[in-house]
Amino acid sequence: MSSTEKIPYVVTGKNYTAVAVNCAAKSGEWIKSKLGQYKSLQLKSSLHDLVTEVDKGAEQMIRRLIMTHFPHHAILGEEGVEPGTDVSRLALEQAQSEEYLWIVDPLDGTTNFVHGFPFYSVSIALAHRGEVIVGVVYDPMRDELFVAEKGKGAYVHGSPIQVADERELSGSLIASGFPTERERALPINLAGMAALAPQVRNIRTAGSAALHMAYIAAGRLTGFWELNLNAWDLAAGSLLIQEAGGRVTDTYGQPYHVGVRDVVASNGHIHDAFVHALAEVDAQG
Ligand code: 2AM
Ligand code: CA
Repeated sequence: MSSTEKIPYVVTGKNYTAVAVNCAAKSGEWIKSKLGQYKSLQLKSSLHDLVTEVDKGAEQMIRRLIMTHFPHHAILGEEGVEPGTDVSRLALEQAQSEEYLWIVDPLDGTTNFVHGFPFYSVSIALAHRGEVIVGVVYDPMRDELFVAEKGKGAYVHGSPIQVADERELSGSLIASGFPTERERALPINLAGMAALAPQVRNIRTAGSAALHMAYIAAGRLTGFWELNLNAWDLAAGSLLIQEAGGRVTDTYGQPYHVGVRDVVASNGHIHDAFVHALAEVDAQG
């Protein structure tokens, strides 16, 4: 090659993942240092939908880091979107056509963070033409970093993870979350709880959708469902679960895509029975 020819700069998936990991680790550490010390608590769409300056600061930190490495990429972050289902839907629709779109929840589990309940996470995904290709979920409290790359598996600190082996609902540990939207979504979710509780080993509602998803990938939970979530709650976790051998769909059993808001995720084995149990009581949203 002559010296006048330009050597092409090849950005590999590994670079994307390294940036996602770096962003999640750095912002997660900072969030942890602020536990119990946030100054401003604001309500978003309702009394149950919270945001602090820590959510906003963490998103700013992540945005700056991503823009440093990939200034031409688009970013959809929870704190960059006005609260409310319709606005979130629209923001995603507009962003989805981007070639590279980072989907970021700087603090998933803000209610826990505010109350000092140590279960929250940073969730960062990269979608290429709408398909999630990198997913990272970081739990700063346990210093657990869950990483997945499309086609390359799912890992926590370098060790491969896989979904749990339960074959029946009766032996399954299931997670869910009580929706912040109380008029429509909450009663539907409660119907699902009432139907599933007697059928499964137990139900957990620990307050971070992204971490619930990561726990399915790691085999610690068998399944999870929740209504009216946003792309940033689910995108990274969906890849973790798929790469760990599990399955993610909407509540009707249709395959996951970044627009899914009503989600069912599982180890795969119990998936059809799980969807069926929700359908039986009309709890699909
Ligand atoms: P957050 O902490 O980032 O807001 C708990 O059931 C889950 O619901 C959390 O992942 C939480 O994410 C999410 N959540 C909270 N408020 C929400 C809202 N208004 N719409 C959708 N998801 C929400
Ligand atoms: Ca959040």
